[in-house]
Amino acid sequence: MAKMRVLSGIQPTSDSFHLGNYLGALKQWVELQEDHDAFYCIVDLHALTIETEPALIRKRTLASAAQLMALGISSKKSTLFVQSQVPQHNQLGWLMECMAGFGEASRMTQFKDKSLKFGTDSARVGLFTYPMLQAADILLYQADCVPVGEDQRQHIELTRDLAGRFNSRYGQTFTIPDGYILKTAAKINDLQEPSAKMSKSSGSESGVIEIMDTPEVNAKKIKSAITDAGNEVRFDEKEKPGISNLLTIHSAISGNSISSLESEFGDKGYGVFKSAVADVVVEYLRPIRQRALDLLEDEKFLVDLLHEGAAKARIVAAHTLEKAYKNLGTVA
Ligand code: ATP
Ligand code: LTN
Repeated sequence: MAKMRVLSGIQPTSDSFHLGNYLGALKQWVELQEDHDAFYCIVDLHALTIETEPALIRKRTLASAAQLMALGISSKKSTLFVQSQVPQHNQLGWLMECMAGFGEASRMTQFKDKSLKFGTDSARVGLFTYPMLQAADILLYQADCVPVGEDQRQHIELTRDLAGRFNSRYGQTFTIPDGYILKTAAKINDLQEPSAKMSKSSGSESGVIEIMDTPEVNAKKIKSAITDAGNEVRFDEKEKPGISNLLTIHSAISGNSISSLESEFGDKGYGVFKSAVADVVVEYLRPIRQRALDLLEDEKFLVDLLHEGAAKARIVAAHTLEKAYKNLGTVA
């Protein structure tokens, strides 16, 4: 039987991915490539929705590829590619913009949050049309499954709606994808601001655990994480958002259940618990960071690998786009 298809994307908006990206999404990317036909995309066109410099976008795209490989994405098991090298994304993106209503696009919370942050007047039009490009990313590959963090749930719903609408108006064209969103760890919060998600482009300086930070810096950030009143280590997102976030992080990395961590650390105090979280995270990330640094030494290898990925992606993408145009009735 043919393998199920998985597709996901990540923006090259920073020199380093963070622990939220890893636990919320990338860890699942690595697991799913074992028994799925996997397409993973560095979505550089999405990253242009905020201010970018040419040198940075290049550097961060290569850094993203190196980190994905260091985390375990294998070019033998997955097709890893850069979005701007597959022009069909923009082409299908336009068709999706023509399927979406202005009202439904206006309800996307990521647009609302980010445009508020940058000021509605200076927010780019691309930030508004971003979810339709994301829908195209997914639908081009006829993906069955899209591993993402909780913040992307609404975009996946929109993708499903647009695909369904297109299929019912123009005939069966796209697979309707399912989101693959974990129950736990789908939202890792900022260590200094535990009510906000850990984020590459808008996180606090010391609240984001970066994969490429040194072990010393990351240990210090975890040990200085904001904690809550009291001293009992207990999972309670309302009363103890800081400690709950740290419990989620420890559990996702160590594999120990939250309740076993509560029994182990419950009455030991916050300091002891934070040191234990720091140890688990730092030792886990240490070899990953080193592998990424080693891979970044050979830029040509990374560029060639991404070209190979894009060549494979273009074949699938061109096939779907052709089918979409044909069903729409354009003259071939
Ligand atoms: P930006 O700040 O530039 O918007 P980001 O840090 O939110 O970036 P993305 O590139 O938008 O990261 O997302 C990559 C993947 O990581 C997505 O699947 C997203 O849902 C997931 N993700 C991002 N932040 C978190 C988080 N704090 N917790 C869990 N998953 C997350
Ligand atoms: N919007 C996503 C990134 C993204 C994506 C995708 C995720 C762009 N295209 C396709 C899954 C599938 C984000 O901001 N995290």
